[in-house]
Amino acid sequence: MTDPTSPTTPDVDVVCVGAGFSGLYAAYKAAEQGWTFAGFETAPDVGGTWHWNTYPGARCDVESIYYSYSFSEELQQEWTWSERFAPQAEILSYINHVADRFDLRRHFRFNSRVAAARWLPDEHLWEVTLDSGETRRGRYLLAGSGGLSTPKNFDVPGLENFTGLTVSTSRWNISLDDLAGKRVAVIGTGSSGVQCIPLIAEVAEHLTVFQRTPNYVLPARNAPLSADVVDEIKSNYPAIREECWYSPGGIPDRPATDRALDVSEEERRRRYEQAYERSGFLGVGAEFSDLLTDPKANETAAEFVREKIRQTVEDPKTAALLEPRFPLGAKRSCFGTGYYETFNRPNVSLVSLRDEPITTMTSDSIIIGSDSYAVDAIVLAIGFDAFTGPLFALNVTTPEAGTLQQAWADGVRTYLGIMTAGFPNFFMIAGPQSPALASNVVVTIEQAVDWIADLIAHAKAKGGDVIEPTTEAQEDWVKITEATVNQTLYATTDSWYRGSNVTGKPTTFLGYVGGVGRYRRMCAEIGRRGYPGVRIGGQAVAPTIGRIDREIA
Ligand code: NA7
Repeated sequence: MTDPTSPTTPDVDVVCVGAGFSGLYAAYKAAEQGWTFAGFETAPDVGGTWHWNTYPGARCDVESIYYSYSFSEELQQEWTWSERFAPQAEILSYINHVADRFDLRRHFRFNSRVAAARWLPDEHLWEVTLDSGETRRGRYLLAGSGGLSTPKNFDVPGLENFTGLTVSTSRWNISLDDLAGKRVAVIGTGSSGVQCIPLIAEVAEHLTVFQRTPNYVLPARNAPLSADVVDEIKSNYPAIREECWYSPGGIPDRPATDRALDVSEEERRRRYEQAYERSGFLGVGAEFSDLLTDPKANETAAEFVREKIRQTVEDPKTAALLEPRFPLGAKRSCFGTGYYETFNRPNVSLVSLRDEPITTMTSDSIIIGSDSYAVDAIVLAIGFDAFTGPLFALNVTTPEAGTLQQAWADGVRTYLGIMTAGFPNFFMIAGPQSPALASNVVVTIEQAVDWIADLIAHAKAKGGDVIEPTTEAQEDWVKITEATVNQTLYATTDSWYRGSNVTGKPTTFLGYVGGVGRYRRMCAEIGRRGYPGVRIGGQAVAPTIGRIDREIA
């Protein structure tokens, strides 16, 4: 594709950051299109988040048959998932299998971090600088760096004083046996904490869980997939995938149509019980259409889960501390196995940080006010600097817009969560303001990569090698994402969804919550109309996307 005689010839067509689900599919797609591709990955191998998050109990909260690629029928037929929610090691084996099966590893350089990327406006190229100092130039820069890949800073006071074992769930580098017989503290009770706490409790002499905000933990109901179920899935994959693509959350979740407050209390309870048995993303929080929009409706579901907590946890004081007080689903619910039951063990205690945070630490203790908790090991399960963390780490710069940090100083601004004005030829796979955050991210990854490839092919056919959204179209998308989230209870609750878990981060909602199906139809329509709102070789097609959004509603 490249012209070797031109002074603006790139080393490769596509430079991509990351060899997780995004980067691997981007490499596959580029090869399919006949584009040269250079991928760079900090880790020594493929896997992305599944390479790093190896803590005990790590699993995806989306069922494995959906949290997998759909682009190859052969792949889906030859791979067999063992469980409803396969463990991290199995997900990583799957990613390795995909890399081998499609010979994708050759497109990547491992142990290579992209330290900076700068747009060269005269050459129409991106130049990336690796941590080794080496540079590579590509026409297009793809960020497949993931949404939950930059661990949050260790903002726990006094951690530097602690001389015992410290480990983070997102960079797990010990074995569970290393915690055996020890007094262990786990700080953080999001999905990572919820998954590892029951397993650490089984080996620790004593486990103290330090909880700032209790979350809703619904039973995962994980189980092996029987041969019959696997056969049925394999004979129905095309239909299953189609259902996922046009669903709200990227799983076969047909939206509920009736409202919680329109049925009797008895009927509600019956439905919640059924959903609680089913669990997963199709569980209690998805049972009625108004649970994420009407606080009163939500309270019926939230209280149902709180009641389950009170029924499970024997000590009433501990149960009360575990009861969440924000609307169910307003931040991502956790799916656990034996989580609440763990607090009935004699070797487990719960310390709430709700009223008083950790004051400091000494060499062997966590201090809260006048209380001291002696521990041998601290497990940090404190989460991620979601979406913007990994993107800012790339130090992406253009002469026109400066850094991405500067462009987004007051909050994220994107076109479809894929591009951002002032950064030509820069594409984010499942980026902020895409549906990635509140859905099955693999669906969004495949759709984004396909859409980006179609756009690049379209631009090439038109003879334009610079692609950039207009500010006007970008503002349309920001307004659409804001209007969509403001109709829901997501806007009411602090979490990584809104950037509020990281001190100093502007609070903007980091996703589009109108559903992956609607988003997909919108993106397809934009493509059909010649990419309105995108400047290709300096020319933009009107109208911008606000009108399309209204038309497809
Ligand atoms: P989360 O969901 O962000 O959870 C992090 C937890 O750590 C949460 O309970 C936080 O409390 C707590 N936290 C964070 N910082 C501190 C400090 N300084 N002191 C005490 N407690 C703290 O991250 P996860 O890794 O569990 O899960 C992330 C996503 O991965 C998850 O949603 C799934 O999509 C997969 P807070 O709620 O901020 O009060």
